[in-house]
Amino acid sequence: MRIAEARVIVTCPGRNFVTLKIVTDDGVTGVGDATLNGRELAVTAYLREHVGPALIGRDPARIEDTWQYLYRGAYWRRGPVTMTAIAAVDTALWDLKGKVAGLPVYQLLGGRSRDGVTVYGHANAATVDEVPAAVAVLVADGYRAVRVQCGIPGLAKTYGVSTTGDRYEPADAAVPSEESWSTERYLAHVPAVFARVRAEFGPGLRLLHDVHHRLTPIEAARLGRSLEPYALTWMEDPVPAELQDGFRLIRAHTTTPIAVGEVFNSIWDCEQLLREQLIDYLRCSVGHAGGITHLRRIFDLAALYHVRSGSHGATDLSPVCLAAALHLDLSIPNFGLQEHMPHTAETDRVFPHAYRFSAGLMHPGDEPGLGVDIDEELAARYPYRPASLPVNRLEDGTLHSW
Ligand code: GCO
Ligand code: MG
Repeated sequence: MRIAEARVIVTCPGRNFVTLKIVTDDGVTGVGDATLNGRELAVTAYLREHVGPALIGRDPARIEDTWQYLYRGAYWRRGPVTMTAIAAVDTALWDLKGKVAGLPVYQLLGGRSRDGVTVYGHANAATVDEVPAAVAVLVADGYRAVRVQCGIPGLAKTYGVSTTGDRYEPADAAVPSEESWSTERYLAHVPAVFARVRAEFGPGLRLLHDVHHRLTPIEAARLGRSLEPYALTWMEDPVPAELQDGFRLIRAHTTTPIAVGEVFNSIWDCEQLLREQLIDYLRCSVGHAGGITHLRRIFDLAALYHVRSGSHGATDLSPVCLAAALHLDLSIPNFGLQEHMPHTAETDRVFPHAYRFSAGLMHPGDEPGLGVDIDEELAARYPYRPASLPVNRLEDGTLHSW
C-alpha cells in the first residue's frame, strides 16, 4: 500500500478549519487536523507546496519514519506552522493504520487506561452575579470540571467572555480587533469570582481559570496565592512561557497548580518546565504539537515529573483533533483533564464523528481509526473567511500579550 494523494481541505462552517486527507492507492483514507487559528493558509500552503508532494509513493504504515522524515527533512525545525503540518500527516496516518487494522486508535496505543476522558467545560459571564448561573448550566449537563472566566469591571471586553451572548470565538475580524487590559483591575477582581463559585458549588466541583499569558511572574505568584482558598485544579498560562526560569518565582510563592503549553509545539518547549517540576499540567495538543506520535513522547516525558496532561481543546481545534486527543487521553497513564468546547452544529455536520459525551466524560468510540471524517461536499459549501485573533493594549495604549 502506498500514499496516492494528500488532499488539503479548507472550510469555514462558522469558523475556519484545515483538514488533511491522505488517500492510499487501495482507496483507504486517513484525516488529520491542520488548523492554526488565524494563520490557516500558512499551514495550507506548507502542506500543499512542500509536504504533500513528498508523501506520494510512501508507505503509510511507517508513521515514525514519516514523522522523522518531515521533521529532520525540512532542516528548519519546530515552529507552529511546520509542527501543525507534521501533526496533520501524523494524525492521518494513525487514522489510516487503525482502519487497516480494524481497530480504534486507542487500541493501537496500548488500550484504554480508564473508562472515559474527564473533560472540562467553559463557564463565561459578564459579571460576578451571572457566574453561578453559567456554572450551573455545565453542572446540569454533567461536567465535573469547569473553567470560569468573568468580565472585569472597567474593561469593555475580556478574554473568554462573549459580548454578544453567543459562544466565545475570539478570531472575529480579518484584521485583528483590539482589546484593552489592566492587570490592576484583573487582580483585584478574580478572587471574588472564585469565592462566589466555591461558596455556591462546594468543594467537589473542579474549578479552573485561564490567565491567558498576561501577568509577570510576581503578579502570577500573587494571583496564585490569592486563589489558594478556592482550591483551583489549575491556573492556566499565568505568564508568557518564553522565559521558563520565571516559573521558579511563581512556584516559590504558591501551591495553586499551573497548566501551560497550548502554544507549545515541541518537546523542547516543555523540557525545562518538566525537568524542574515547575508546572502540574501540560496543555499541548495533538494538532499543534506534532501529532499523536510527538505528543505521546511529550506526555511520557511529563510522566517522569508527575505532570499530567490537560490538552487544549478550544473550538479552533477541529473535531478531527478532538477525536485524536480522546484516543490519546484514554490510553496514556498520566492523563489529567481534557478541554471540551463543543463545536457548532454546522461544524459537527461537516465532521461526522463517533466520539460522545456523557456525564462529564467523553469517549472516542470504537470505530476503526479515529472515528471521524470530513464530508467534503458539505465542507465545500463553506468557503474560507479571513479571521485573525485580537491584539491587546494596556489602558495607555501599550501593546500587551493577548
Ligand atoms: C483555551 C485557549 C483558547 C485560545 C484559542 C486561540 O484555553 O482554550 O486559551 O481560548 O485563546 O485557542 O486560538
Ligand atoms: Mg488557554
